[in-house]
Amino acid sequence: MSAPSSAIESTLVENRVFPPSEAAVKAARISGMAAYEALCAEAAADYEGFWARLGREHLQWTKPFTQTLDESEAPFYHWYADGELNASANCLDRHIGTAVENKTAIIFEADDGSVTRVTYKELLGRVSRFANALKALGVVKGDRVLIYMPMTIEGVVAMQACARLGAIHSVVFGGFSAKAVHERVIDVGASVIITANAQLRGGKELPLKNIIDEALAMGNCDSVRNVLVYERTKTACNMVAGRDLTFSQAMEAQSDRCEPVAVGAEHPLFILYTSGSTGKPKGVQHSTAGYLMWAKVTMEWTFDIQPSDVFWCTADIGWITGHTYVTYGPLAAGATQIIFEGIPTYPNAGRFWQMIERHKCTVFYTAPTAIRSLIKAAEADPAVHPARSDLSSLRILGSVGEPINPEAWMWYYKNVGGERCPVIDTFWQTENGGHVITPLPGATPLVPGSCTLPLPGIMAAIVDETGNDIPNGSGGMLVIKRPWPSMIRTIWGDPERFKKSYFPDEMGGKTYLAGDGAVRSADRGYFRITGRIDDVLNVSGHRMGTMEIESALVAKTDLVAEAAVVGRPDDVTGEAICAFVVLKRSRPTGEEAKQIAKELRDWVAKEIGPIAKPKDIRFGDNLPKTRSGKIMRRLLRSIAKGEAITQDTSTLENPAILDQLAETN
Ligand code: 6R9
Repeated sequence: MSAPSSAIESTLVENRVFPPSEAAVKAARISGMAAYEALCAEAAADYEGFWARLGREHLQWTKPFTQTLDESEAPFYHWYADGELNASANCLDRHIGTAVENKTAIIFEADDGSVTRVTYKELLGRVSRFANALKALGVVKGDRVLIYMPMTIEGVVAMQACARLGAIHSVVFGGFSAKAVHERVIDVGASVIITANAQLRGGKELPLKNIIDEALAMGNCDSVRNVLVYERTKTACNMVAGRDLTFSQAMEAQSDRCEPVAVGAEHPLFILYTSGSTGKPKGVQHSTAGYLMWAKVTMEWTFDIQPSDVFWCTADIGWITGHTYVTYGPLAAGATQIIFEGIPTYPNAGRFWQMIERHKCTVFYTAPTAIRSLIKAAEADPAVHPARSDLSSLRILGSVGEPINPEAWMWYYKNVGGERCPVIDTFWQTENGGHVITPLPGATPLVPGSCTLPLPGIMAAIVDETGNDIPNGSGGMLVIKRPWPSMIRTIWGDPERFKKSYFPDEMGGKTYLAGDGAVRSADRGYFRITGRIDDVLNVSGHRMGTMEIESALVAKTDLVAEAAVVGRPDDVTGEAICAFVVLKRSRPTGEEAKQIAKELRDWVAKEIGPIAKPKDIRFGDNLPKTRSGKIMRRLLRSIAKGEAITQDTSTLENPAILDQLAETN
């Protein structure tokens, strides 16, 4: 990277621009803006031809496709529909007999620092063996398998094994509660659950299997025939005879060869639940071919992945980032990747930097919330500052999950990347399958806080409510105007909700509505994401629906009469959850209020998971409502931020509650 063209520290108007160095341009796969523009022009000139080329070049087909895009059932789009392939074969078998065969696929660093390596060939053997174990339990193409696993090689093996059989996996993040697991088991109709006895995080052993037992005891889980338990530690866990098997029992007699099952291009590869603006989480369904093609292409374009790279995406496999940039993308691209079991602050907050040095990581991909918390830690304790580690192996830095504020961007760029490595701010969503708006390391001049430009083929735009383009410089809604191969196919079991959530009639019913606000810069047309325009919060890069948390709170029927949840800005987590609660008894104050607030937080952790615990809980005799009875959320957002109220409050029944609601517990 060359020096910034302007060193103005202002973050209101971002004037700093960091063009790629000449060497980076020369070395990169997409070399310079002209190469980027040529790809965009190719897509503009022959949209289907562009995607057909990528589909043919990046995937191995057992039956080649002849039709690229079928729009006859829009917005249910079909890509490469008459082609057949297997996702696991495209991640593993394709490398056998090539230079990649004996290359390290995964460097696994456990919580305690111990390191295990597996080659591509070994990984294929493990995946095949596990697939045979699933097969022996009667798992066939189209069955749903729920995965509730810690970050381990086995988590990836479980996902790949499902893909090998054409079984549809649904991974539930290990931080979700038994209740959340229960809902997903039922919604997805899982026949097998794959879990571990325990997970290790920050030196602690946390039981996991007991949460599955608790979920299954909640009833209506007759679809579940078996539970497979990976013995992460030696600690015994409850095993139900006839239903539960350990990994070693299940794999004992299995061969390490398993023929991959060819599936249609549109066969669902997985279902991943994410929060929407209404109560129930949505089961986002992805395809096999379109999804996998983009996972591989974006590894090569966005991260410019090369044979010698050591890639590290810190996301958990329970999130989309872990699906695309841990389980599928790096393997399809034949890369060596690091998988980390633990947490960034154990045994100290220098863990990430020490691991980059230890494994000579070259491409590092993490979330702004992690960066911000590590900035704080480094400022408090120089011993965990990135300067203490040798980070010279790094060549590209990535960011994902939420907007990265320019201060965090600059710190990451200077202190982690040594002003040498581009910071690639990738914007995308669970529904997108892979990156959609992002800089390219050997082409795009970077502007801190901006995800810059859409990838070639992604027709992103900013529009008003009726779908009309908004000029650069003004804010609007982010949309993608044409279907693309890695997009969501439907919401599992709820096609109507799919149409309603993403393809509003007001915009013609064919434009993908992202749910984020955005603005393009007047000079470069760069995109900056301004945050969700619906009732979805982004806490530490995790999507949470306000309605989901509200429903959890009011489900505590002995205590809570009414609840409203809003987000407020937070220095570390991006947004923080703020709940306004009316109790069925009189409004508590002082110690009692603190006590009840704790009780409610623990309740939400049980209902959804610890990530959904409200940071602030405020009690009122009432909530501010309009005459028609609608909660005035904008007012609540101002109160949550601690702002002076400028809105008209004359319609409020009881204006005194505003003072009550301003008190935190
Ligand atoms: C990949 C992932 C999606 C939501 C999305 C947006 C926010 C993600 C971002 C970003 C600004 C970025 N988001 N990346 N906002 N800049 N680079 O995170 O998927 O969990 O579905 O979240 O996250 O608000 O709509 P998901």
